[in-house]
Amino acid sequence: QRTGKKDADHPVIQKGKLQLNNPHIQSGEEDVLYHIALGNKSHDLPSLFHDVKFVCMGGSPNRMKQFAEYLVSALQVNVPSGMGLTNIACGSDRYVLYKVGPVLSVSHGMGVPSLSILFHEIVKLLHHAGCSDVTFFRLGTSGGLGIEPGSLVITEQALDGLLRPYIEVATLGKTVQHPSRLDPDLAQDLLKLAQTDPECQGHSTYFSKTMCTLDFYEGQARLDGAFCDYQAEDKMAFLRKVHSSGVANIEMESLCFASYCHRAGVRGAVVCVTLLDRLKGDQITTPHEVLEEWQRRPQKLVASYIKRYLSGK
Ligand code: R2B
Ligand code: URA
Repeated sequence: QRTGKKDADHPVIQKGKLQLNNPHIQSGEEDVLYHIALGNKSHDLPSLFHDVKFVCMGGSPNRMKQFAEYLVSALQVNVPSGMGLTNIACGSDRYVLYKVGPVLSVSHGMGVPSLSILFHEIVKLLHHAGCSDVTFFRLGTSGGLGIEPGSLVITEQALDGLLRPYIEVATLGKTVQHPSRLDPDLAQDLLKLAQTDPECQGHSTYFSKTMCTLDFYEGQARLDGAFCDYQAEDKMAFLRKVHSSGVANIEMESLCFASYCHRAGVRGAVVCVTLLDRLKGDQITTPHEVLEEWQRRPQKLVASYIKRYLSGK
């Protein structure tokens, strides 16, 4: 059942139990979620996951473990004593997956292909588990454009490296375009929270477009890769053009995340911290401890949102 506004920018959000938009997956048949080492026959997915309401994704396994630990105290969830948090996907070394109450904290690796695989398997997991009304977040890092490093950017729209608002996937020998649409209401709620929540003060938060590239070096107009066939002026002209199109940050997964949230009919938001200002340089030279603190900023905002949602505020 799909309901909701149908204008060009609003995603259509599924109500009730998450249905798959794939007639080939039949509920009685075995479905192996290979990269997270789970399956609908090998595991009792409904009893393990039926209560999940939030999926939080981020690139690094360590950061998503830290986020899970942070959620234990932020949401005051009881973890059986002596057990600690368990990586539920430990049967595979591709991704990590933690469950803290109604929240999944899961790593997606770097780049669109890695996030794409994980996203398919998480949506199937939620479907097999009988979950309903699940909201997805990507908590990431990025390069900023013309904003103070350490700022947060909530993505208004994800664009590709040619500034197009859709992802192109080569499917059966043809290019298929999937539009990237994030939930504008969810983004506005996050923005309001960032401006008012005491946990989220001390840095700026922007609501802007995000450019998603297929590469960290040439894809993001860097001069410091192993190869480079353009000049510093070409780089700056391109970055200024991107900036003047309303883009505040550059990263490598938002486009796939946004278009797959839309295809799955789930609410989604992307919150990234910026690690440097790309109009001023290419290399990330900020000390490790400072970067660690900055990377906790998206986590604090999303944890605050979840906490408020669960307390009914
Ligand atoms: C941000 O950081 C990673 C590259 O360093 C990539 O996963 C991204 O989107
Ligand atoms: N991640 C990116 O993709 N780009 C940056 O510049 C920093 C983090």
